[in-house]
Amino acid sequence: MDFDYDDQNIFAKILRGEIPNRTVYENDYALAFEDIAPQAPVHVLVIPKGAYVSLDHFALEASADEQVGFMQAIAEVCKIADLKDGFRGISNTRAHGLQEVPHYHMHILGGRPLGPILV
Ligand code: DGP
Repeated sequence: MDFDYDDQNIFAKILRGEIPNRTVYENDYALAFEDIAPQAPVHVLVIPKGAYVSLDHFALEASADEQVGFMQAIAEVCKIADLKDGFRGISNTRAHGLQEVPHYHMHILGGRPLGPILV
């Protein structure tokens, strides 16, 4: 499968500093920031700094350092946001997953009991 990355997507602009964000955590490989339209008391987006369009693109082509750095960023967000009672990680992917922004991102949702996932 071809993964064509559009470097004009909104998260690419956030990574380049062209659009402001409310950063929660950052390391060499990932940036975590508050979602602009939060669906829960905690709603953070974790994105890789590399140009990956989706979870499967990232899993197939990102280096081990990038993948570890990304997972470490998620773990740090969970600590910073005090998600010890639990949370949900969601990665909407392409058309069937209703992905709006074509730069891989993991939604981290928590801060209250969440409802069932609706399909
Ligand atoms: P989705 O691609 O459907 O998984 O969701 C994209 C999410 O990105 C959605 O929850 C809203 C959020 N979002 C869109 N534009 C911006 C933005 O400019 N800043 C921030 N912080 N979040 C954004």
